[in-house]
Amino acid sequence: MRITHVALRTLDLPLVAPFTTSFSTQTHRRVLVIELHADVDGVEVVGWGECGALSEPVYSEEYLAGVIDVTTTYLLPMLVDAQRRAPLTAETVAHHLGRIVGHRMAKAAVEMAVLDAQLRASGVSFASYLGVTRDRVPSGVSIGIQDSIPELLDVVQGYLDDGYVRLKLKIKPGWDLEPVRAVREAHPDVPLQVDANAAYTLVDATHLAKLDAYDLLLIEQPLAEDDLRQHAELATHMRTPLCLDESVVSATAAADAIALGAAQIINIKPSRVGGYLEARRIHDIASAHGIAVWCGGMLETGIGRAANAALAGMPGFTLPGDISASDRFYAEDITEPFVIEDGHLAIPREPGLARVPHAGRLEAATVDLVRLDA
Ligand code: NPG
Repeated sequence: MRITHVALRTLDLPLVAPFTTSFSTQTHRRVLVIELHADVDGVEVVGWGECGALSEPVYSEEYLAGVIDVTTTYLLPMLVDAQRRAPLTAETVAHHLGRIVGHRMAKAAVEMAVLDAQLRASGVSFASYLGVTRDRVPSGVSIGIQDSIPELLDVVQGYLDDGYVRLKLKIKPGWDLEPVRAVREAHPDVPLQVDANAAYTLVDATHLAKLDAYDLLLIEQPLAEDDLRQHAELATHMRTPLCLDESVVSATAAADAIALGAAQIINIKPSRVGGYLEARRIHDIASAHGIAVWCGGMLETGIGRAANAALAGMPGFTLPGDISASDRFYAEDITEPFVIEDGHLAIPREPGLARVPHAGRLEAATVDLVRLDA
């Protein structure tokens, strides 16, 4: 394929309720969507990409304005240069962008748009491309930090009524043992896990080990992104399985974490690791080591949610992911919404990896637009 022009759209989408983690409270999702126009054998195809970066560098070092800058200044010009020598394929994007250090979320969004265009042009769904045979994936929900335990229990009940099959509670120092105990007492059998988003240090090991009493599926990323050795040490102090999110930024990081004993489970977020192709490599490495994986989320619109649902259909994804229905976050998604049915989301089978946004809703949500010609 040959890229002809690209629109980088910043969307502003109100969330149905504020989402509080140890690092921020989000009331809106500002998200970059890439609309990539390409020529494939004389036919114009549009590919869609969505970027996981938040507007501030609080989850990882990437942030929206930085993503737009690196994408327009470096990533897209590098692909345009590469396609002068040979037609572009999704599988070569990471190679062409390899000279740029880091910026994985930006690279992931670009690769996603190219892969979407490529799959659409060949009439292949992302699920078929990955060899996925399942037709649906179990749906878990991530529950933000609430103002009080009664409010938390109300929110939990609402999600259980919706049919979610697994709960993830966000925790931080001062909001950990009490909320977990309250939810476990109210729902003795519900599959339950916690996510600290790097809010603790190894000094908290004895405190965190008290979570062992609540029969959790896992504790996710208790310590800082760079603390691989400390995570391995913490794992020896707790029975609750240790899962990494922020620390696993690549297949190499996944291999290191497994070798060190720092991860018994891995949360795979395609945006965090530089794209869906690297996400598949991490799945393969983890499976070869008997390490379970599950698919994380970055409050995706229907564009990214579609791709995540297909990825999560791969056989190593043996735990329910943060793949909720669209209405978990958005009163109106920019695509046809994903709905939860019997605790599951259907894996899309249409060509492409993204679900195509509705033109009117996309336009209405766009607050900034940068156009680039190849
Ligand atoms: O379902 O998309 C979703 C959200 C899942 O909790 C979720 N994401 O750290 O995993 C995380 C977390 C997150 C929240 C990430 C807010 C970034 C911002």
